[in-house]
Amino acid sequence: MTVDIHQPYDDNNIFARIIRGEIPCKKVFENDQVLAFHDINPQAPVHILVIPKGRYVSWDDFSEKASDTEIAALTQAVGQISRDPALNNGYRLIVNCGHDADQLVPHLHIHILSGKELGAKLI
Ligand code: D5M
Repeated sequence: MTVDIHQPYDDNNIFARIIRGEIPCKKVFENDQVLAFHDINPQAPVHILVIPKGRYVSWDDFSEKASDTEIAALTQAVGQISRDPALNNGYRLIVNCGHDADQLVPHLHIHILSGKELGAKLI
């Protein structure tokens, strides 16, 4: 089911459970504010999801309610992860927000895609 950008935060969504350590993930980065892990259904040789640890349904929710510290932490984490030499040839960032963007998991996540020529198509 797709996400309604106005829905309340669901503490049992899959990424909330990953943050709490109830479900495993292939972690690539973690600090106090941010967690990043490999997508379970990769659309490119490198497909990483970067999420804030705070309770934000979507980009809409995050951009309205997150603190400057949280926004900076998420931005800096994406920057740090994407400076890995494996992404030297470039990468694509995608944020699906709400129903029309086919957002499926109701916890904000930034997709980092890389490792091949991605062409003009979006995932
Ligand atoms: O993308 C949601 C993404 O979340 C999709 O690419 C699969 C990924 N996903 C779903 N469950 C997991 C687990 N358990 N680990 C890693 N990745 C997962 P969206 O932008 O919401 O369409």
